[in-house]
Amino acid sequence: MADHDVLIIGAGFAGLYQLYKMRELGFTARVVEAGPEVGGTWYWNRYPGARCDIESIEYSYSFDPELQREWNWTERYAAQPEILTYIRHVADRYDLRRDIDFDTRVVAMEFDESADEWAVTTDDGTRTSARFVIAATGCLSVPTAPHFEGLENFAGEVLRTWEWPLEGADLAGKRVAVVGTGSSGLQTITAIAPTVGHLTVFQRTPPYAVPAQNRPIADELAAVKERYPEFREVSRLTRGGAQCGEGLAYPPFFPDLDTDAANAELGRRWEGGGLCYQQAFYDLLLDPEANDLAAEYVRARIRDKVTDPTVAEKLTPRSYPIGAKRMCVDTGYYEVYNQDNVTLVDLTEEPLRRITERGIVAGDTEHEVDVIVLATGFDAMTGALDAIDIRSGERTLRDKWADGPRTYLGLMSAGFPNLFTVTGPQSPSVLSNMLTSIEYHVEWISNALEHLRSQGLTRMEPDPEAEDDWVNATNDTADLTLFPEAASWYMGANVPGKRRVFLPFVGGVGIYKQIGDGVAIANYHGFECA
Ligand code: NA7
Repeated sequence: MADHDVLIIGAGFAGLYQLYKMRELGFTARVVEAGPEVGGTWYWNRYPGARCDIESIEYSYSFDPELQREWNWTERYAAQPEILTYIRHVADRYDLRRDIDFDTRVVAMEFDESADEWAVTTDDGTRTSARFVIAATGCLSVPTAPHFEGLENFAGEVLRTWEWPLEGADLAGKRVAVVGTGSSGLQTITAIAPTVGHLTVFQRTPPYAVPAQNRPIADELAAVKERYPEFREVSRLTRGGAQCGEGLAYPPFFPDLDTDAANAELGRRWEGGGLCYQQAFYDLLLDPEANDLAAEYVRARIRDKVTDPTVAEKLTPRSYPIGAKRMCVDTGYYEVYNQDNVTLVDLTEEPLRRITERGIVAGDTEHEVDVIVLATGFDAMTGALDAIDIRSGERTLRDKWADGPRTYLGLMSAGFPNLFTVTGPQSPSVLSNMLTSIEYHVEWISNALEHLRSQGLTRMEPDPEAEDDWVNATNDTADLTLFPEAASWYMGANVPGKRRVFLPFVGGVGIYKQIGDGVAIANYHGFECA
């Protein structure tokens, strides 16, 4: 008899809801969390300016009508402290902490064929067993932490956005370098620019950033609360798991618009703010011409905002389609480069050679700084699972996924029974509002476990053929899009040696839900249950 019915790895948004559901259904469940606190991503990524790029009205749990009625978000895009406060509130409200082991990391797990259960080892050497393991390990939870020659010799302070000091960092008046211009770098840069002495930004690839148009949302939230359950239903059927203010309406098809109408639509989206810019045209990530126009619109805005044309050009993305790498949502990012105390170093012209005691050498120039901030990104979607030695029979999951992840519905992998992943690779995951996708997966998995229990079954895994079909379908649909044209973390391209495969399911949240619901209704079609 296993120690627990279910062991959940991670106490972020996914793990907490999974624990709640398990209790509700009467399963015994334990959560193992590497950090000292709940929150996952939102616990670790506490750098200055950290903020969600999905609207708070949508980036929140929907499972409890009272919770969503009572909680009041203050801003359209919530800042990290507010999100962490919310997650802590949820943990307390449902008394979840008593089933969580904090400061504990799962390092290995092995499936016991004779008992249909997992033996799980944690970093304190403890072994525990569970019939099912649910990996709620997050999609951006393992930093890539690239090697910079000489970093260990740097005499100043090195800060990392993904593990910012709990007590904060006093950067006022200091000479600060930021390496990396994805969302983390861009938010950090914008937040610290007003107070640092000098800021030097080391940029390898410029992002496309659209304005957040962040604002207080009391009235908007009150209006949505009048019809929150229906509102959530609609979000679950959309492509991205969020509505962009337009419900289920399709964006216009690019060929149906003349140039003026297309530009007007881009302008409307730009003024609206946020990632919904990508929804300007239904085919923005399918049709290169549509994409070019949307990209050119952003390029023109960069030229408008940045006074020095040479700097503006360096900040202008040209090497990949807009949206094919995760776009950034900004609040005054480009304007930072109009400050006298800000220097932009384009690493494509002046490669980062090494770090010295005094600073960073790029090209032939040594940039002397007091603090280096690394904002260099994550081993996305597979990193956290790769970090655990997951074994079943003769195989490890790491080996099985060496040429790219192989899953059925992004939920399970053949040969690794009773192991579920929440928002795993080959599900909509990072292409969607994570909260919509997390809730769907948690509920799907919970229903599956209930189904097994009601049938007196103890084991579930994908049929290898169903898995092959799903892998092919996810790869083929991704290949129809412009996504593979960018060297992005969606493709695993930011991790040396990682196989370049498009990781999420590109078909959208609504379609994915129809497939997932259909599979469950058809008696878990494509899964072998025993
Ligand atoms: P990202 O988006 O992966 O950004 C990482 C940035 O760091 C990006 O600009 C990288 O350039 C740069 N980078 C990575 N390695 C290096 C090296 N070795 N030298 C110089 N520059 C480097 O991670 P974030 O943490 O900003 O955001 C992750 C997600 O969190 C984000 O998309 C939101 O969903 C929230 P590159 O583009 O690879 O040339």
